[in-house]
Amino acid sequence: ENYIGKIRELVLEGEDEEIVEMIDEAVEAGVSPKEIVSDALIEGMNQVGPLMASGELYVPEVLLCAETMQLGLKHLKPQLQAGDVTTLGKIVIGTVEGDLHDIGKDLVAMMLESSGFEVVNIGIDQAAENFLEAGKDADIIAISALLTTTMPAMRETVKMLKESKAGARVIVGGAPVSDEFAKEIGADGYAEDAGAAVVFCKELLS
Ligand code: B1M
Repeated sequence: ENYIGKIRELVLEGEDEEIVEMIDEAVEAGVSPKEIVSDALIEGMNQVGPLMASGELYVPEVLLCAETMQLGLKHLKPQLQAGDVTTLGKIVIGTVEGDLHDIGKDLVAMMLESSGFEVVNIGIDQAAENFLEAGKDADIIAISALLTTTMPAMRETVKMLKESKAGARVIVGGAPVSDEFAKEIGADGYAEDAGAAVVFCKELLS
């Protein structure tokens, strides 16, 4: 039976109630946990990003896909061996100082994690120093802002990160943020939504 295809389908459909059982069946039938993670769980989420970008999947559906994928990953973790899952890179993500919105940022974090990045989510209302401290050994620092009133803090944070000469690339996002604004404040890029963030981070590190 094609267990890999079935599990991938469950991720795409956000069927969180069936995923654990299907994974157990697959393992029992001899499919390796490593293969399930890379070819079914991560590959499933890889297909979610573009579907979100093209408007075929909406936020609540994407959240379910990510939850389903993470449930599967958590279930398989004890069975994975060191080196089974290689990370695509380390990303530190947070919401800028003065801004308490975290739903979109958490969605971006979940999508990145589900796609194979190591993600450190430092939370909301984070001062520039906190991004710098947490991002010391990161490949990418991702900053979210949902308010026009916190865009100046985003500008300051990017400026500080760039002046500090930290090695990480800096990307920004959130409803009031645009590609143009990202360029203006000296960020390395902008992602419109969680799916685009995954695609863009992969590009940046390739
Ligand atoms: Co607030 N709020 N809010 N709010 N809130 C907005 C943002 C607002 C547009 C509503 C409105 O007036 N129409 C408005 C901002 C206006 C503006 O500045 N232009 C606003 C306001 C004014 C406020 C307060 C000032 C209200 C008040 O107290 N008077 C206040 C500010 C508090 C503060 O932050 N200091 C406030 C408070 C709140 C709540 C606490 C009640 C709550 C937040 C709860 C939480 O996050 N835990 C809240 C909410 C829920 C919203 C709305 C309704 C929804 C935001 C959301 O979660 N969207 C919002 C109106 C709206 O957007 N319809 C609104 C869903 C989410 C999945 O989308 O966050 O855009 P989004 O994330 C997307 C993309 O933007 C992108 O990817 C995500 C997924 O695809 N993205 C990134 C986001 N971060 C990224 C980072 C990246 C890349 C992509 O990294 C590079």
